[in-house]
Amino acid sequence: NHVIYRADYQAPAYWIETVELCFDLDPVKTRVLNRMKVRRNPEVAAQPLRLDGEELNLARVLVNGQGTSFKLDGNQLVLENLPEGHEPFELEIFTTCAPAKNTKLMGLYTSNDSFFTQCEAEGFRRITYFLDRPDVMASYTVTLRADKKKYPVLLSNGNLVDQGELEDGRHFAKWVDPHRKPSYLFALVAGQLVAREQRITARNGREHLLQIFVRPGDLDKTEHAMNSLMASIAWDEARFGLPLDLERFMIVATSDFNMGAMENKGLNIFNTKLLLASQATATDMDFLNIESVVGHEYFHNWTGNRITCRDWFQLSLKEGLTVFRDQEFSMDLAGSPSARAVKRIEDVRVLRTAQFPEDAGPMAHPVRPDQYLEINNFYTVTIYEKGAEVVRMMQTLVGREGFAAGMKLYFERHDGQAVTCDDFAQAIADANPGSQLAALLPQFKRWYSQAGTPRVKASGHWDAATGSYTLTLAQSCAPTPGQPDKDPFVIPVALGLVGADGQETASRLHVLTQASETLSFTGLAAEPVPSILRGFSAPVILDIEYTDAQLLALLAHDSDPFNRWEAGQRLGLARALGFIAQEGLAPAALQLDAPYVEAMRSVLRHPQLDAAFKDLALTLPSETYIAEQLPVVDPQRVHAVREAMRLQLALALREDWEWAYEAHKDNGAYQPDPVSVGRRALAGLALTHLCVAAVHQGDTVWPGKALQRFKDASNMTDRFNALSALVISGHPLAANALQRFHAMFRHEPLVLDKWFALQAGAPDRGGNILPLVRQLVQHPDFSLRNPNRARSVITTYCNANPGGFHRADAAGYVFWSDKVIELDAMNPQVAARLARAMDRWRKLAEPLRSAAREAIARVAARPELSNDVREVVTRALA
Ligand code: DPP
Ligand code: ZN
Repeated sequence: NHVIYRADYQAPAYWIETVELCFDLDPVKTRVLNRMKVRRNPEVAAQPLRLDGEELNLARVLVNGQGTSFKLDGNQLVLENLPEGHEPFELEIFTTCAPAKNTKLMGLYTSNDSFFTQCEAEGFRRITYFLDRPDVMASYTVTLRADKKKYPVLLSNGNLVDQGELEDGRHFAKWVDPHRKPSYLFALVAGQLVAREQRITARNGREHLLQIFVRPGDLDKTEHAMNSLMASIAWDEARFGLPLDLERFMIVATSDFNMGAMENKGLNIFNTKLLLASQATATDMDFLNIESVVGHEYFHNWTGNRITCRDWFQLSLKEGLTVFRDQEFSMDLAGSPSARAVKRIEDVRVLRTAQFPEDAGPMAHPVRPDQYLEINNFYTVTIYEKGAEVVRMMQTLVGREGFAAGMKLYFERHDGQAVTCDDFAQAIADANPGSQLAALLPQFKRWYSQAGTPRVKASGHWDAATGSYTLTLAQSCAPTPGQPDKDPFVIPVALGLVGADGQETASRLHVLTQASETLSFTGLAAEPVPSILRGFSAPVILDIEYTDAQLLALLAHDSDPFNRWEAGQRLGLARALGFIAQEGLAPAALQLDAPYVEAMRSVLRHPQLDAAFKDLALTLPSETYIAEQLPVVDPQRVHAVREAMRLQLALALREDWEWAYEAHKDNGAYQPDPVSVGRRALAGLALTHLCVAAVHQGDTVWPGKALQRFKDASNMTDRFNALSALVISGHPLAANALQRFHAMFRHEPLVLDKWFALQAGAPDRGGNILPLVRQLVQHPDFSLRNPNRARSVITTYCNANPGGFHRADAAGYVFWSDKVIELDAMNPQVAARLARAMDRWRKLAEPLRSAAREAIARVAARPELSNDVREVVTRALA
């Protein structure tokens, strides 16, 4: 229960060379025999061997076959009288554990009568005593024994080398993993599962078996995952020259899982939510998420498994890089420049609505943190998404080819090792001598060491007499916990100048390294509009004062689709902030100005723009994003203003929405390709606006059409969009549709999650959502134990429904504290995620701020909190 510091890293005093594990699987009492070959690390001073273990019953310890003295020190098993010298010795440990009681879902647990494991980051110590740290890499041999009827399928990492019958209806399987690995990549699965199988031949002629294991009823929902896996394998070979290094690659799905998925060597384990899809049960978003997560876990096989992390402070070494790789994979699959831009915009939206607030809040930490109390709290958007942006900036600085060369050098140097973020950056730089990255490497690495989102302030000056334009870029970064002062970052700024006629007069990549720099452009005929940070070339906040005319010009003409979208968002944001600031302005009375409405109309009606882009451009900035721009936030007011703006857009563009709906609603046979996905999204957005307008005008035609669409839809995307349109607009037909939806899908847990989330996230009307959420957690289909279900109601309400959550009577906060406490007793990881819903409490307007503080203090006052929740609430109050 103490803070761990990066600076305290020491190499392990012992190495574990081989591990032979034998499991007698039983839900109540599983017996684990662990035989290791251990030797002293000659480079470290002699000291006792301290093995990690948690919630284990220890029965026996043998050294070279003999009993030995040992002691238990907290969660460690300490062995002092070990053989002298540097020869390996055999250490045998026999323990038992109770998988059915394991509600934390870390280590070995049961779910739907099957066994699963989750070992990252520190779950292996809940299976056996071990040096449970990523720099100890061993060769594993695993024997699983279990009742054959109940557990016909027995899986572990690597290759199946033996299997057979045992007495009493039991059977066994023996697996050998040919690759050395850290303990966090260990996995086993046992249960009644069936597999979709695919044999493939790689470019080099090697054959591989791909298997996706699911419960028997789910086999028809695995085709998309298998296609995604095959596409991932082909992509990694084509783009980075990285082939599949396994004879057999297995994926298994479980419905009880804390994370999205886990990259265990050769045996990935997935949350069903990110694996199972059919057009009847999954939305386009699900299909895209599955593609990217199947890719992500597969790409870890090289970036994470072949080269792993020296310690958990280096987590972004594998996660930032692998997110970058999965983003590139999705973009390459998306194909067209416009579809790539849509993916980029979506990724940036995640960064800005989740990571920027993290960077500005109490849990702010560098991409390579310096300390933690509980490592599970650091699987964050900073480590993942900001880490990916850091890798992306490296690629921007050395070019795509240069980056591929850097990756090649990284593998030449470090394959089979546990390394650091510095090692990665060094390899990319060394492969590109003469690049700006190589020249600026120490300064560039501040992206790893300094937390907080830098701001870049851009100011332009036009000199009509000389036809010259100067642009000053000044960077700064606010203090974050423990880091009062920041040094300047290396910020790649992709920029262009757009003429009044829409012609581009300049385009370049400027690498900002000083606190302030000025760029000059000459020979211009007229004042240009600067388009800065194209493609979101760095994870920074761009402060720039645009006139409406300039933004309208960018929205109409910018050759960079990202900034084109951004111009529209800035127009919408400026209006939202203006309305929020007008004290005394009732949301019902607000009026959107004609130029903005006309600009939105031209985007919607544009003959060349893709539907997917239009959907993004016509969606107002989220409440969370708007709130982040304010020093003091009244979430109710933000909610009311955004709702009112949406209503205005619904009314003012009513005919255009009708056109958009009719023109995009029919898409033939279901395909989750970017074009049809975009068309369905725009049709859905149009239907929502049409229902919102109709409810306001007391008209029933469009809600009636939405209900019909809901009933007739041939895929989940259209069906769910129609249902959402009714729920969001608050039309009375929503109740009927919700009931039907539940009846239709009551045997589909992933669809029920959507049903719960839609209601918990619905726009609040007069405080109606909390009472509804209280009913939902009493619903027979609700379960706090299942992370997906708990998140679908509670996290959605607390995190994704600011208007419903931040109630004047503080009842939302009381609900939050109750649920954090209740969840913490069973699953600290899920509880700690929920706890973070209050990260930004200091920004709240009174009396919400005091009420929020009180609720956090109420949680913090509990004596029996997990480290996970304790760390979050302590930092929140600090
Ligand atoms: N399952 C998590 C991921 O793949 C942790 N490695 O990112
Ligand atoms: Zn990952």
